[in-house]
Amino acid sequence: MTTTLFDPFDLSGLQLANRIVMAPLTRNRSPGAVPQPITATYYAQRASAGLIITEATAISAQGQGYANVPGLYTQQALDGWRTITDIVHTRGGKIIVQLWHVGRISHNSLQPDNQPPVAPSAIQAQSTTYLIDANGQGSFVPTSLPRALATSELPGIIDDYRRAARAAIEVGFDGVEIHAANGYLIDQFLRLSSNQRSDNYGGSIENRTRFLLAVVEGVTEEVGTTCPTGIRLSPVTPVCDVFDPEPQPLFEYVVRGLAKYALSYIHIIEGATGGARDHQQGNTPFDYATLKQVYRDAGGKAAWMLNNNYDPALARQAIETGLADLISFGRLFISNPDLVERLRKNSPLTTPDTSTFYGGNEHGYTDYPFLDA
Ligand code: 8OZ
Repeated sequence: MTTTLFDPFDLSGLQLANRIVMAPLTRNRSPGAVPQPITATYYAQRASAGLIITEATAISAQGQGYANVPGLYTQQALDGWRTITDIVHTRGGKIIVQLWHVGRISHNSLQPDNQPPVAPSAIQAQSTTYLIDANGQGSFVPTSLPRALATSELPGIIDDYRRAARAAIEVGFDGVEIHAANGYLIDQFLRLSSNQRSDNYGGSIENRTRFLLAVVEGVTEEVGTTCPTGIRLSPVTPVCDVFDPEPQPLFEYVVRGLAKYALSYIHIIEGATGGARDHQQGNTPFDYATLKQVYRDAGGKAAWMLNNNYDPALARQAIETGLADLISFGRLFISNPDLVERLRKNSPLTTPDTSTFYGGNEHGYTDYPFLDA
């Protein structure tokens, strides 16, 4: 029997109704880092996904990099999330929170005491972040020049990940995903363009991977034996101005390291996030099949989740051929709350309106149509 997108999946004991995952999607509708009632409606509408991975959620005030993204570091924010995990569970869904520290992709005005953001090295990203002014007007602005983290500060950041993971489970999340993709703090440590440190966390591939593995160790120790912990990687994405000339050996080293930990899934963004699936960094195309094989050969047991611009046909193929255990859809879940039903029935899909992705209100958030409205 061929496995299909609609078959259930056992994610380390968490029973998913199907293999269709809602990818993490930043929506900038959580003023003061507190998720609001409309966000509960938004996730509840999408609870038929086999698994929801929330939008990236800051583990600490220092980990904040955009206006109105949610956090896990205040009681108000945690209370907001409790409402959301409850309603998703009531609808029969499963929901995991994505743990986020932006590193240098931030702005002084978003940081505690208007300090510079922190990063592996004091190298400014050629990138932008999103601010909202006193009148509620949003705009993209250049990210600030970061300061380099002292080696002695790193254990404190690992503690922030641990605390956020524990708090997340306490408010009812079914698990956590470590955001190690898209040029944020962990990815900044991995890549040569953003990491020019001379301590044990910079230089060789082994050293650049050390911070990632320390986060994985901390989070899996904290919650990994009771709840699924996943990790998201983007081996060749250029977003947020990260680059590495040799991504293949770097990410093969990463997954060999990951094989030692109690992870439930590895979530891979193929190509440029939200863009070309065949995007390349360095001289050769990235070999994703080999990456998976290296992980399996190292003893890694986690489920394999693939992402980026999957259409229904490509997703079906990836599941049916065993290339992936799970497929995550981003933009299609923004505009199709009942994506699972639409895929099952081969129904037309609504095209998302990019102008309402970041910030705003219900429009473009909770007002996309259902098939049987
Ligand atoms: C879009 C806008 C802001 C943040 C990511 C968390 O790329 C993000 C993000 C995406 O992972």
